Amino acid sequence: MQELIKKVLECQTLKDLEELRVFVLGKKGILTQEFAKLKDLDNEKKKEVAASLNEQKESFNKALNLKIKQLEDIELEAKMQKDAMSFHYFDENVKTGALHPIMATMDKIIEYFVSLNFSVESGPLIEDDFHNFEALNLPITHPARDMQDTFYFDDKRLLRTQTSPVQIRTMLSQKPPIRMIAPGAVFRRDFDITHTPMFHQVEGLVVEEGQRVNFANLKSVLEEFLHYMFGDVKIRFRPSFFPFTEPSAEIDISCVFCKQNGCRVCKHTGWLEVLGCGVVDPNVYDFVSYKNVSGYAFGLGIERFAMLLHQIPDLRSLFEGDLRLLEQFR
Ligand code: 2NM
Repeated sequence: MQELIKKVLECQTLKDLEELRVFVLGKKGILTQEFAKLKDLDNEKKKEVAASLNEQKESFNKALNLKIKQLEDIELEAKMQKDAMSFHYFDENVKTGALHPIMATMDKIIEYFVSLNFSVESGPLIEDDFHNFEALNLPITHPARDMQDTFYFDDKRLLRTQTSPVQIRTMLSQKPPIRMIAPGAVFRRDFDITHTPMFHQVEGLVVEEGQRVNFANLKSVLEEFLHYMFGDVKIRFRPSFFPFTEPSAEIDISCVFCKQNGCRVCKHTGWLEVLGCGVVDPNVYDFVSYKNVSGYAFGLGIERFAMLLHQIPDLRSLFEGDLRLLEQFR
């Protein structure tokens, strides 16, 4: 048996090993033949020899399995060496992808508000009149509905013109406190140098029970946010009007292109409008059955932020898929 085990360990291929197995344990194998002889022995002797044979068989099998595993490993290693691809070869020819500047800007904005514990909510692109207009304090007859050039499918369904319907849906499905942003695509019938029919917004909403949340909270959060996005810029709040907020404001930052020396982008005013915001109008809370709450909301256009961050002069270049633009953002 020692001899046989030595032979097992000397085998160089799985084929040699299989031949050896047949020689020992096959139908006519030497050990098989010994087992066959057991029937001629008397009971006492049979027991003794059988025990010895079983022991030998077990040692042989053990050595065999060990060697099979060893040879299989060697074979696999050899196969991997042979089939291995040289990735070197592609290095210089393959161009890696990158996030589109709109998505990179969106991610940067989301990251900021997530760090302040805002949740990120989303909703359908195809909306209805209630969520897109009515609940935002724009009744059917409100003139602002004509101002919004809306894509209608029929008299019930439309493409959302802003992401605020997500705020309405969130307020309808959750109780205050709410701290949320809604990033996503919106649609308006507008197409010229500064407008594309599809663009992206991030809107935000904070609502708490009682009368704790006010314009001062809005001001501090949005000022911090704009410094995070644009660095050391001047910030000013201008009174404005939105149907869904009262009071409302628009926020300007000092021109990142000319540093207020005067240029075409800021139309020689030295200021760029970047955000709309305000304290949520109580009428909005009636539509979602919120009582005794206070909050603020804001909205911004991501394309505009991307343009200002990367000094991209023409909005349309973000949508043409020209690799020369995209390659600059790798
Ligand atoms: C803006 C500007 C100001 C706004 C208001 C709401 C809601 F649902 F709470 F009423 N959502 N978003 C809002 C307020 C949006 O975008 C320029």
